[in-house]
Amino acid sequence: MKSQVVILLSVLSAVLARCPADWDHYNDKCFFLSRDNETFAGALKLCEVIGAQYGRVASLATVDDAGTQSHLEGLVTKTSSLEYYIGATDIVHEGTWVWVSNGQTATYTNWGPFQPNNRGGAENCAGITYDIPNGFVGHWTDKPCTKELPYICEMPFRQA
Ligand SMILES: [Ca+2]
Ligand SMILES: [Ca+2]
Repeated sequence: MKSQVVILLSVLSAVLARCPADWDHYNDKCFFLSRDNETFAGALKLCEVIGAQYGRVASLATVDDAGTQSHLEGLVTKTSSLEYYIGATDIVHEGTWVWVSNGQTATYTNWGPFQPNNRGGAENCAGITYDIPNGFVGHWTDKPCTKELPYICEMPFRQA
C-alpha cells in the first residue's frame, strides 16, 4: 500500500513538474509571454495570479545570465510585440537594479545604447526591446513603470 502511494505521488509530481501549455521551458523555469499590456505593477500582479493557478510562485522574468537572455530574445522575436517588461526595477534606489522575483541586485545586465538613462528622472522599470535602427536587438531599456507593455512571467519548472 505504502509503495503504491509512493508510486502515485511520483507519477503526480512528474505530471506537475512541467510547464503548462503556452509556457516555455528553459532550464529550471517556465516562461510566459503575455498578450495583453499592463503597467509594471499590473504585470507583476498578473504574473503572481497566473502562477497561483498552477500552485506555483510566479513573478516577472529574472534574466540573470546570457543563456536566459538569449533564450528570451528568441521567444520575443517570434511575437509581433517588440517590447516586453522583465522583472528589474530601480524604483527603490535610483541606479540600483533589483529583481522583483528575489530582491537580488542584478549582476548580469544587457542594457542597450545609452541605457539605463532614467529619462525625465522617471524611468525605473526594465524591458527587453527590439528597436533595431536605434541599436536595440533584444537589449534592455529603462522606461516609465506606468507605460503599458506586454510582459514576461516566470515560475519554477518544478512544483514548489
Ligand atoms: Ca531609474
Ligand atoms: Ca531609458
